[in-house]
Amino acid sequence: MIKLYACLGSGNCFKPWLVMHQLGQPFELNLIDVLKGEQKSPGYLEINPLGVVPYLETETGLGIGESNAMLWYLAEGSHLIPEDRTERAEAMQWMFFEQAKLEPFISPARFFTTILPEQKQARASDIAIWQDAAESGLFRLEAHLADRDYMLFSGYSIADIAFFGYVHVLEEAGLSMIDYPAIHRWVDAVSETKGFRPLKELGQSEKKAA
Ligand SMILES: N[C@@H](CCC(=O)N[C@@H](CS)C(=O)NCC(=O)O)C(=O)O
Repeated sequence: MIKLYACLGSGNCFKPWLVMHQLGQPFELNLIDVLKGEQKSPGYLEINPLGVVPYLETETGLGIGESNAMLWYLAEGSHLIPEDRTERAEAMQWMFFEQAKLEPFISPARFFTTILPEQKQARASDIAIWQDAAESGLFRLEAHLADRDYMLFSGYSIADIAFFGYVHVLEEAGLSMIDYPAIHRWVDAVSETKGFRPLKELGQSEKKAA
């Protein structure tokens, strides 16, 4: 059985969790509490020496780090990976962009604004820098989505899931969705795709099933 190590509320952890739900892939979820530092515990470091989540263990025991690499592994052979060579390269291009230009800024701004709001004041100048940097990436994404429904012309794919992880919670990073009408429309479209489950359900349905 595939095992996903993840923490609650994380856009990066949400990505492999969502793709497995959308593809009907059974998996075991192991929750790691990063606020308690469980990702640096000796037991977890034996599983993933990098000490971060998400982390995926495949049926063969292969361990995969990096949420976007997990999407490529999990969606192999499905409709979520385009068949066309150019579109596969385009998907990869955008997924690198997501990790370089958006995730490193939306994620910490959101962390110190919404997840640990007691540190918001102390980190105010960092948050402003992260928000500015995120706005540049969002501006580019907005222009890209202005004339299409999804990241790729052929339809919904892992490139959408990669961006959705953090972009759909940009307001929790103190940014405004009103500034990005094409992104807003795309967020709604992704939320209506088959088998979609919201981030707030990560860990909830698994708890009920246990
Ligand atoms: N680029 C990585 C980011 C992994 C990452 O930084 N994960 C965060 C949670 S979203 C984490 O584990 N933070 C705790 C730490 O760095 O100790 C991915 O996409 O999987």
